[in-house]
Amino acid sequence: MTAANPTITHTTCPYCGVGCGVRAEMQGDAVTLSGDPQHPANLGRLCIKGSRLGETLDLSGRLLHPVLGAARVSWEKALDAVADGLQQAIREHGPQSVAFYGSGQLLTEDYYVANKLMKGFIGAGNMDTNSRLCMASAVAGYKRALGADWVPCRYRDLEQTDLVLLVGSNAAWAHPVLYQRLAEAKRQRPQMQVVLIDPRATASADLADLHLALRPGSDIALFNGLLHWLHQQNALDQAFLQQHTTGAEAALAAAAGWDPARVSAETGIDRDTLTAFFHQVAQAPRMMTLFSMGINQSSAGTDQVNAITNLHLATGRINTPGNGPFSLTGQPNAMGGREVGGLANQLAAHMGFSAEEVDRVGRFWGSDNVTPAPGLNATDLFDALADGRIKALWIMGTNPLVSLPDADRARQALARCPLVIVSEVMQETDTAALAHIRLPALAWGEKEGTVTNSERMISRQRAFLPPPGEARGDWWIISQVAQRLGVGAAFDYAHPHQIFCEHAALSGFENHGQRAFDISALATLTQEQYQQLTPQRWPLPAVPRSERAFWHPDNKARLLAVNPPVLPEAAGYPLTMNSGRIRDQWHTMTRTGKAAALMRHTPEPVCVLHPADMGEMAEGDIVCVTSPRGWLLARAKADPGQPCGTVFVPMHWNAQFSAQARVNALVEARVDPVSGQPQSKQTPVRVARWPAAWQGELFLRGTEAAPPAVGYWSRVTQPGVSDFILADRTPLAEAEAWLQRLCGGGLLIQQAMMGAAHHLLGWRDGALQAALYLHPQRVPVLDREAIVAAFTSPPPDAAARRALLAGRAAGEQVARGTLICSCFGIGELEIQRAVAGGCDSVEALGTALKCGTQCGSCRPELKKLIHSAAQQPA
Ligand SMILES: Nc1nc2c(c(=O)[nH]1)N[C@H]1C(S)=C(S)[C@@H](COP(=O)(O)OP(=O)(O)OC[C@H]3O[C@@H](n4cnc5c(=O)[nH]c(N)nc54)[C@H](O)[C@@H]3O)O[C@H]1N2
Ligand SMILES: Nc1nc2c(c(=O)[nH]1)N[C@H]1C(S)=C(S)[C@@H](COP(=O)(O)OP(=O)(O)OC[C@H]3O[C@@H](n4cnc5c(=O)[nH]c(N)nc54)[C@H](O)[C@@H]3O)O[C@H]1N2
Ligand code: SF4
Ligand SMILES: [Mo]
Repeated sequence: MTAANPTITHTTCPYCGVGCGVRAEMQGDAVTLSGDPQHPANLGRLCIKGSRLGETLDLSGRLLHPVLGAARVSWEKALDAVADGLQQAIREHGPQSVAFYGSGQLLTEDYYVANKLMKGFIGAGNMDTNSRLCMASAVAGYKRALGADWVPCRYRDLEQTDLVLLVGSNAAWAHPVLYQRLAEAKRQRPQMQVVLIDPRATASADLADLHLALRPGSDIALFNGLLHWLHQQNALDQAFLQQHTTGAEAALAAAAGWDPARVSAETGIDRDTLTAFFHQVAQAPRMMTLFSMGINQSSAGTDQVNAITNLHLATGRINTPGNGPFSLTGQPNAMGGREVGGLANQLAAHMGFSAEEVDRVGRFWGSDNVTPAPGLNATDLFDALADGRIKALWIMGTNPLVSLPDADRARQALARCPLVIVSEVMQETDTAALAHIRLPALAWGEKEGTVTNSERMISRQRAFLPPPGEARGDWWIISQVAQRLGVGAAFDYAHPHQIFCEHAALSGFENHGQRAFDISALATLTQEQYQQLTPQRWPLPAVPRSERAFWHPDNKARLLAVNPPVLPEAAGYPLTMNSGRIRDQWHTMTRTGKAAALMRHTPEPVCVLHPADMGEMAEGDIVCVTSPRGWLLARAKADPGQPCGTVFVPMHWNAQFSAQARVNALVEARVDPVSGQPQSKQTPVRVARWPAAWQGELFLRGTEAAPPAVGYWSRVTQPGVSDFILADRTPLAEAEAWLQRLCGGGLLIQQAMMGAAHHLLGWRDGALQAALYLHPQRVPVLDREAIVAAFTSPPPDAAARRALLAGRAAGEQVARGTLICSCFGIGELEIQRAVAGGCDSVEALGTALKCGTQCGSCRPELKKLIHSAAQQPA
C-alpha cells in the first residue's frame, strides 16, 4: 500500500490580530502545521503559540454534545430549549430582556448571523462583544478623528517608516510575528528609530532605541506636551491642518498648558530625555504609532487614541506610506466583528442607528423589526443582569467571568439570570459552570469562515479536521434557533459562503462611497471561489470609487481636545496593578493551557514587583494581592523593569488552573465614557506575603485529578500526569498519609528527608502513581520533564530512583530551570551556564544551544540574561 498524498489546507491562526497564514498538512490522521509562506501577513513565520497549535488539537476536555442542565440532550431538544427560553423572555418582558455576548474569536459569518438575529429580528440592540474590553476605544477614537472605523496603515508601512512609537503595546509577546518583522526592518535600516512608551521595561524594550517609562495613565500628558512643543517649534504641517482637518485650535489650546516641565512632572520622564524624544519626532520624515491595550484599556482610552491621531494629523503623517496611527488589533477577528456591527452601538456594516440606516438595513434584511437604538454594552449588560432586567443571555466564544472587570460581581449577576446559554468548545470554563444550556461549537481547524486582521486583510479559516462529536459551527447553531423563532426564511443558510456573500452585499448596499467598509466586489463569489479565496484587503467595492482620505461629511479629519484621566486611588492600597499578557498563554487558557510546552515559560500566576517594593516579601513567596474589590494569590517575582509603585499580574489564570488567581476579581468596572471600555490596566492594590507553612509540588498519574484542598494550588499541564504546585497556611503533618488518601491508599512509599524538605514517591505494582516534593519554602527547581517521564518509563536502577526522588533526571546533576526557549526546550539555568561559559551574544547562545533560532520570541529574554550576567561581579 502506498501512502496517499498529503492534503494541504491553507488557513489562518486562531490567536492574535496579526492574522498569520497557517499551512495544515494532513497525512492520514497526522497533522503537520507550519507557517504559510504565501500569506502576506507572515510570509511563512509563526510565533511560539502558532507553532505549538498542533499540541492543542486533541479532543480532551472538549464539549462534544449539547447539555441541558447536567444532562446530555439531542440538538433538537437543546435548540428547542434555547428558542423557547428566548421566546418566553421576549413574550413576558419584551425584546430588551434578551442579550447576546459574542467574541472577536467568532468568524465573520458567525458574527454576522448573531448580529442579524438580535438587531434585525429580535429587535433589540443587545448584541455586544468582548471587543468592548479590547478595541472599543480604538474604534471610537478612529471614528471621532477619521469619521469611520478605518485603520489607515498596513504592515508593509513598517519597511518604509523612519520612526516607530510603540505605545502601550508589548508586541514582542502579543504580536510576535509583526514584532519580528519590525526587528527585521530595523536590521535592514538601522537608522529607523523605535521608541517604546510603556511604564514597564517589557520584552519589547529590546528593540527600542529609547524607552519612555512613563507613569501609568500619563500618555495624554506626553502627547499633549509633544503637540504643544511641535507647535512652538513651528514643526506642524499647517498646510495639511488647513486643508484636511478641523479642531486643531481646540486641540492645541488643550495642549497649551503642557510645557516640558509639567509633562516631565506628570510622566516622570526627565527633561533631557523628553526633549531628545521631541526632537526625534520633529526630525523624522515618516512616523508610525503602533498602539494597543496600554492605550485602549483606560477610563480615557478614546481620548488617548485621539491624542495619538492628533499628533499624526498635526504633522500630516497619515495616509501615506510609512505614516499613520496603527491600532494593533488583539483577537483574530476583532476587525471582522467591527465590520459586521458586533458592538452594541453599531447596527451593521459600518452603519449606526439613524432612521435612514435602520430603514436601509431593514429593507436589506427583509425585516420591519430592526432595533432603532443601540443596546447594552458589556459592562452595562452585566449591570442589567445584576438588577434583573436581562432574563436570557447567550454567550458565544468568550469567558466573561474571567475577562470582565469586577468578575466576582459579574459571577453573582450571571447566577441571577434565569436563562444562560453558552456556546463553547470546552466542557468546563468558569463561565460555562453557570450555564443552563451548553451548546458544542466547532473549534479552530474544524470551522469554516473568514477573519480580518489588523491591516484589514480578510482571510479564510478553513477546516482540515472532521467535526468531532456533535459539535456544529456557531453560524449553524444561531440559524437553527432563528428557524425556531419563526424567522427562518432570513436564516436559511446551508454554508458560510452564503452568509459571507450576504454580508458583502450589505456592505455595498446603497453605499455610494459613503461608508468606508465596502466589500461588495466579493458578494457574487461562487462557493468554489469562496473556498479558494486568497487574502484580500478591504475596501473591495463592486463599483469603483475614488478613495477618500477621511470619512466625515466634510471630508476632513478632526483633532480633539484631550486631557489625561484621573487614576483611581484608594486609601490603604498604595500600589497600581497593571494586567496583561504573557508570552505563551492566550487569554483564559482554554487552548494554550492544553500544551505542556506553552506552560513551561510561566507555569503559575505571578505578581511582578520592583525589588524596592518587596518589603518583607522575598522572590518566590506566595503573595496575596488585594484591591477594594477582591484578592488573588500569585508567586512573587522581582524585576527591576517593573516601575516602583506598580505591579503586573497576567490576565490568564482562572478557576480551571489556579485556586484564586482571576485578576479581574480585583479590577473595578470603571469605563471610558465614550467607548465603554473598562480600565483594565490601573487598579489600586496592596500586596503582602501569604504566610505559607509549606510549599510543594505534586504529580499524580492521569490528567483528570482534582486539585487537592489546600489554600494555594496551580495546575501545570503535563502529558499523562496531573502536576500541581501547592502551598498552604496550615502545616501538613502527615505527608505520607495525605498522599495515600489522595491516591486511594495502597501505595508503596519511598521517601527521603533532606533537611526540612520531604520528598515522597508512591508506587503501585512497580508503576509510579504519585510524586510529592515538600519544602518549608519554595520548592527548588525540579526537572518536571524527568519526573513526568518516570510515570511512563520507571527508573531502571537505584541511582535513577534516587535521582527521581531528588527531583532530577538520572545522571543530570543540574536542572534546566524555567523554560526560556520553547521551540528547543532550553531553560534559564542552562542558558546561564552557557553565558558563564563564554556565550556573550544571542547569536553565540544560538550556536551553542539553538535557543532563539526558530521563532525568535525568546531573543529579548536571552539578551536580558546575558546583560544581567555581565552586571554581576565576577
Ligand atoms: N501571548 C499573547 N498574545 C496575545 C494575546 C494573549 O492573550 N497572549 N491576546 C491578544 C489580544 S486579544 C490583545 S488585545 C493583544 C494585546 O496586546 P498588548 O496590548 O500588547 O498586551 P498587554 O499585555 O495587554 O498590554 C500592553 C502593555 O500596555 C502597558 N501599559 C499599561 N498601562 C499603560 C499606560 O498607562 N500607558 C502605556 N503607554 N502603556 C501601558 C503594559 O505595561 C503592557 O506592557 O494581544 C493579543 N496577543
Ligand atoms: N484585567 C484584564 N482583563 C482583560 C484584559 C486585560 O488585559 N486585563 N484584556 C481584555 C481583552 S483585550 C480581551 S480580548 C478579553 C479576552 O477574554 P475572553 O474572550 O473571555 O477570553 P478567551 O479565553 O479568549 O475566551 C474565549 C472562549 O471561547 C471559547 N471558544 C474558542 N473558540 C470558539 C468557537 O469557535 N466558538 C465558540 N462558541 N467558542 C469558542 C474558548 O474555549 C473560551 O472559553 O479579555 C479582556 N480582559
Ligand atoms: S503572531 Fe499571532 S497570528 Fe501570528 S502565529 Fe503568533 S499568535 Fe498566530
Ligand atoms: Mo483583546
